Parts: sequence; C-alpha cells; structure tokens
Amino acid sequence: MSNIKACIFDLDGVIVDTAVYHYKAWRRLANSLGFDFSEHQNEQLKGVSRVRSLQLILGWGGVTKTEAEQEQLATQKNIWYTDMINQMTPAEILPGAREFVESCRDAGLKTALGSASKNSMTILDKLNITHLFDAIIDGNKVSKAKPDPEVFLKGAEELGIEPQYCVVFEDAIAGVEAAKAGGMKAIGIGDPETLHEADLVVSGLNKVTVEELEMLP
Ligand code: B16
Ligand code: MG
Repeated sequence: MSNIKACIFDLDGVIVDTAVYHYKAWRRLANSLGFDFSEHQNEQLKGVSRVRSLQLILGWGGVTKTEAEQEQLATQKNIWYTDMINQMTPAEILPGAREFVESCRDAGLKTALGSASKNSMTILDKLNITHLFDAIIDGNKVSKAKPDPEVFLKGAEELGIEPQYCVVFEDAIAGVEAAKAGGMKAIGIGDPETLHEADLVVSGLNKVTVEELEMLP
C-alpha cells in the first residue's frame, strides 16, 4: 500500500441506512405542520445538515417559521429520531461494511468517520463499531457542511495522513464534492450517474476490496 494510507467513511448511506429514520421523523414533523413530502424529496436531504434539512422541508410545505421556532422544530425532530436510533442493533450495519473497514485496518490503513450527523457517536455505539475508527469527525466537530471539505480534512489531520493519500467513501453528491475539494480520492456508494464525480462507484462496501484502492486513478 503506497497510494492510499487512510480511508474516511461517511455514516448514513455508507455504513448504515439511517435515512429511513430521518424520513420518519421529518415526515412526522411535516405532518404536525399540516403537510407531507415524498420519499423522492427525502433523497435531497441525504448528507445535508439538520438545520438545512428543516429549511428545505419548510420550503416544500410553504411554511415560514422564525429562527427560534425552527430551533424548536429541529429539536423535536431530533427527539423522535433519537428515540428510533436508540433501538438500532448491529444487524442494521449495511452488507459488508464492517468487514471492509476491518480489512482496511488489517492491511495497515488508518480509518476515520466523516459524517454530518451530530448523533454519530450514538449510532456507532449501537452498531458496536466505535473501536473500528482511529478518528471520528461528526457534526459536532465541524462548522461548515459538505460540500465544504472541512469534515474530511479534519479527519485526515487527526489521522496524521496527507489528503492525497486518503480515500473517502460517500453516498451523497455533496460528500463526493467535499472529498474532491479536499484533494482526496472518492469512492461513491450508489448510482454511477448521480455520483459521476467519484473516481469509482460501487453499490456498497461489499462490492469493493482493499486491493482495488491501489488501482484508483
Ligand atoms: P443529525 P451523513 C447525515 O449523515 C444524513 O445523511 C442527513 O440526512 C442528516 O440530516 C445529517 O446527517 C445530520 O444528522 O440530525 O443526526 O445531526 O450522511 O453525513 O453520515
Ligand atoms: Mg451519507
């Protein structure tokens, strides 16, 4: 291993599908305000911060709220959301995710988490995988949302690895953009057309091997 020395993983959509819980909680909030939104619209919230997600949803419902009211609504959504993630179990880890992170570590690569979620620690704890990461950068540690590269640059810095030796695994367009803006390689998890800026796109961490990382352009 020479070209790649570290792997940085997004959480939602890469390690676990928390989007289903985000959707349930946001939908409950929207319903309480008298409107609904589709699963298709929910796609636009992936990788987006809590505050920005709320603003998008309020826009879809044509609802205007003061900043203080928005804070209350985001807090309420997070209560409903955390009620659900507190019930999560290791069985919910996406196929091959745990094994892939372990194989990176076995190959001597450093591993970090780079997520927008302020609930990352709870989720990792529920999945019983906190110990698989040398550094954890979450929504509590960054001030700029993806596509700003801050979350990944902080991860590289905490690992002590220069950005060009890092590869980021991301399911969101903004996340792939953030990785590239940070001078890192990016592997997209999802649809090749949507994530066309990535160096390689696979359907999940069960479809990539550590050996393939060396072959990235
Ligand atoms: P929280 P990621 C993101 O996680 C989710 O994709 C996004 O839907 C959510 O709004 C964001 O975390 C913030 O989450 O409300 O828990 O702080 O993909 O960056 O791991
Ligand atoms: Mg994600």
